[in-house]
Amino acid sequence: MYTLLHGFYKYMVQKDEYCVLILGLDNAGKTVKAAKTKLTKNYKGIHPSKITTTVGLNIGKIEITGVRLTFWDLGGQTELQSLWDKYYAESHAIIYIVDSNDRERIDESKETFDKMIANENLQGIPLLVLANKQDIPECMGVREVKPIFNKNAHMIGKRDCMVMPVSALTGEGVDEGIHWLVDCVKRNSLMRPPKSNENS
Ligand code: G3D
Repeated sequence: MYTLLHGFYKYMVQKDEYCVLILGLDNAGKTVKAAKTKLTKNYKGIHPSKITTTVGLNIGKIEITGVRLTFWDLGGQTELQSLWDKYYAESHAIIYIVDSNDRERIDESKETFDKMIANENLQGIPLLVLANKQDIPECMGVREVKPIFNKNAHMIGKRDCMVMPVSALTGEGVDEGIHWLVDCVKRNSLMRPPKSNENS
């Protein structure tokens, strides 16, 4: 009987857990994005005004539509980019943040993106490209950013890939992005199964 009840309890409380890497060049807005995601979801995160640019790894969790998302916010500085691929095999989705207000570094951002998607451990993994800082009037709109990141469509292949406009600062677009991502990781769960965790 205990085994039966324990099994039932586990079935009721366990949640599928998906790991999401937040990547992009330094200064793109990864840290603000991660904090804003937590705030939007009533997660008691750090307020964006209290945090500094990513220099290592920030981890946050949110629960949404019956699943748990764990965010790994890796640093974007060149020396830290070499660590990204250590996390690819464990990840279920990538959020790639682009600074839409930095025309000078857009090519560098695209090259870094191309290098990332060429990694075999990311094959089939959903990619959400966020054109961040849309609150700045003179920034590149999604119509400008999208063709740049869709240029190498053959490298993206059949995986889900979406370019969306957001402002990590105001939170605009963040919810839509997260919901899109959750649908994708669930759809992709046969190929990359979630971790099952008891809800504690
Ligand atoms: P990183 O973690 O990718 O390195 P941060 O980048 O999240 O630290 O953000 C870098 C700078 O961009 C910060 O400014 C941050 O406030 C700003 N930023 C991030 N997202 C947005 C956004 O959506 N809109 C605007 N206007 N600014 C944003 P500071 O001045 O603190 O360096």
